[in-house]
Amino acid sequence: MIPKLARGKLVIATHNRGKLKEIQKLLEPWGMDCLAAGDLGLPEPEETGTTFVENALLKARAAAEAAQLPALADDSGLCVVALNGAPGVYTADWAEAAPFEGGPGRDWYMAMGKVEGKLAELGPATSRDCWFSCVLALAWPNGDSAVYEGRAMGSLTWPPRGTMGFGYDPVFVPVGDSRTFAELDPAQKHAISHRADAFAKLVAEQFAA
Ligand code: ITT
Repeated sequence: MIPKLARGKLVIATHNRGKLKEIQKLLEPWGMDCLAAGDLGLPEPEETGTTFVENALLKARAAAEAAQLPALADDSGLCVVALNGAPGVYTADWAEAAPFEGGPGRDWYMAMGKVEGKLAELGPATSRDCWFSCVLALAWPNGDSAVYEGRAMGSLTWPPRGTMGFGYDPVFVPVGDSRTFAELDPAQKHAISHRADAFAKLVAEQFAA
């Protein structure tokens, strides 16, 4: 039996503000009472998995256990065909900047430049094809879980363009468009993103009548 979400409290097990905003927006029509992990003071578990599914489950289970509530986690990343799928599950790690006073930070411009630099090393004929992956994991305090996987296909552009979205959005041009995700307004990104694709699968299974 597939475990099902009851209407009520759901912990959004992410500490990434960009993701949190998108997930809250996607869940809005479904009447869930969303609580952010950061607002509940939940710790950020170490992402020791080697796949999006492992890391999404690890984050959802940690939050469900700590809060004793159902939890939803998102593990996602950018996969570049010519880099054999890198940075993939290590997408966030590629943005880890040198520690500064007050703790380590993330530098997305540097991370996008790192991907671009690796493609440049491979030469101008190198494919710029890539995709964003998103795995959404639901976990319940009793140990039940469910996962949903989504993708958005695209290509990388340089230099970065646009100010909306987050993370690698300024270099990602989705198939069928000439604008980057960061040049699309949120509703347009939500119609085609990897997160929306995963969400459609979650909604079909969790909220279908
Ligand atoms: P949590 O683990 O707390 O959810 P995180 O940022 O560490 O936050 P991930 O480990 O899943 O999340 O890292 C995925 C990275 O991939 C994320 O930090 C983004 O930069 C990037 N990413 C994922 N979805 C994206 C999107 O829709 N647009 C741009 N970048 C995205």
